[in-house]
Amino acid sequence: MELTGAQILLESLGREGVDVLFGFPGGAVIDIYHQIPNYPNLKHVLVRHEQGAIHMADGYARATGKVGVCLVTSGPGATNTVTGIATAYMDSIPVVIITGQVPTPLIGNDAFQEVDIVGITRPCTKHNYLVKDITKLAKTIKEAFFLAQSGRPGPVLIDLPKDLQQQKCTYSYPKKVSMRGYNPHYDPNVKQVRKVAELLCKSKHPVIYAGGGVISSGASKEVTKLAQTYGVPVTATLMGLGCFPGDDPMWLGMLGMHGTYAANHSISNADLILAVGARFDDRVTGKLSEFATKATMVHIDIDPTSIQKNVHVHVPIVADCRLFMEALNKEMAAIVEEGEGCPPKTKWLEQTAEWKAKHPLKYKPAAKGGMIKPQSVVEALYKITKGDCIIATEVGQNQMWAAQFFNYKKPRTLLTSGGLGTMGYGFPAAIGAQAAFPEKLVIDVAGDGSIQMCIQELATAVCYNLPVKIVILNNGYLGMVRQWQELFYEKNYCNTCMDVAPDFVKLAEAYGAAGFRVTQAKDLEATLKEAFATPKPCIVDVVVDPEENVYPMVPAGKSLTEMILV
Ligand SMILES: Cc1ncc(C[n+]2csc(CCOP(=O)(O)OP(=O)(O)O)c2C)c(N)n1
Repeated sequence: MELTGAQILLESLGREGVDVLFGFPGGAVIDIYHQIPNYPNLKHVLVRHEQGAIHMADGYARATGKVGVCLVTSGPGATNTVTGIATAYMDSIPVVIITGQVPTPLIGNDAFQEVDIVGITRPCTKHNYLVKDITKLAKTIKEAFFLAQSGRPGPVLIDLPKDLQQQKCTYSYPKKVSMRGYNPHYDPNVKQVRKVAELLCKSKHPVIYAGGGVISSGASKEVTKLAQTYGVPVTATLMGLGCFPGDDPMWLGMLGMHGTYAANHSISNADLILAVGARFDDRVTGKLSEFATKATMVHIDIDPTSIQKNVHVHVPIVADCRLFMEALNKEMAAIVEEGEGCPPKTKWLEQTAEWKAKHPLKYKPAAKGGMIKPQSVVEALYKITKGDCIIATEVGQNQMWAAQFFNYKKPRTLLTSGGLGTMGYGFPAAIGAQAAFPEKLVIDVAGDGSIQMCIQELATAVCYNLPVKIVILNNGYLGMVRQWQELFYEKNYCNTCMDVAPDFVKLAEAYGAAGFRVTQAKDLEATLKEAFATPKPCIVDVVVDPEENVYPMVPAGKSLTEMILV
């Protein structure tokens, strides 16, 4: 069958099971757009800004576990996706980005809307391609999807010149991929499994430190089983939230800069840490030289380059987290069967429970008639939804409160930019998730600063009837930066006051969405319920206490136990 490059692309997306494409047209992809109506199984979501397209593809990928795909034109269309590509790269999210490129004879000539997107994105993609030969296009697409979702997942970019979209060649889609030099190692080594099982049995103060890799590898069930069967407390990174039920007695809460007292003290006193699919980010470790100094460190990760990068690891394990945890559970059962057993860590569990009880997450409640506390908004969201929804967040205090005061019980229910901390991520990511799950309640917890970064996607949400609910914790500040200025920069609130902002209710209405405002605590729950019952996209503008801070907090450069509590 002879097809044009544009047809080959769309046909191949179908073979990869892609059902939705987030994109924005332009001259360098017009041939692809010309063909889109011929592929009715492929739904195209027209965004308002290319940054929206990449974040939507990313949100779709995080919520579903499938590859998210976006399509943009050359030059500015391509560069507008870079922030989103870096966001996906930092959080190991499988996305495929298709960019149009100027015709091959013009490449390198400063042609209209030419940009070296392959060069620009080299440091923030898992791999990228400039396709120069039409006969290689199908194979390139196959490879791109394979790379995006195998091993440590990540973004892969395909730059497709306009003339190749028009050229024809015989189409056949490869069944398999083999790439020399790329062979992710999945299978656990039996001896290492045995060793970790023995270490766990011998340890007195073990902790599981779970990262986003637990979610992306699908290891949540196995991690949960291990923790519940042998009584091992679990803490998680921001990226790991949802991999372990937030209402389980073994749950310690998130660790790190805004982690719980119990999590940070447990890590600091652990004699064994099972780090699963986590990367020892500086927001997690605090002062590196004082991080978990008493522990034997076991690190399980699919990516060998993330092991020994930040901390010294005693037992480095390169394997798929799910397969390893599955093998570990089996080995533990065998040890118990052999009669050696795994003595319960009773004293340790008493200790961690005491830490939890002594310093739970808390905040100073609002004075009577006082302003709404932002934390109480997140608590209300949990109370109303009972956790049955997808939460996306923007970045800043809103993100940390959404992490702290909502109990995530299932993987893929929190979509947040962990590694890059991208303001403007949450709303388009929520749209991506809503496109995948039209029936689910999808809520973007936002700041009044962040929401203004991709607010134009309200038009997209309205256009496709994707009823995302944006809950703005409106403190009138770039709150997280203001908090740092308050605590560490003599309250010099330089350029963090956002007192000139749109009327978010009118703005929502202007886009054809619904708008609500809450200023009194007594109206909060009823308004949220009303918004959630509205079949349209909504903004709920909640006017909150402007100078509320996120606590606990480990100041930069301090150890995890040097926390500022409320
Ligand atoms: C694109 C981008 N620019 C700047 C920052 C730096 N930054 C981190 S948090 C923050 C404040 C966010 O303010 P807002 O969205 O109002 O949320 P709040 O902290 O008040 O909840 C800023 C400016 C960032 N993370 N991302």
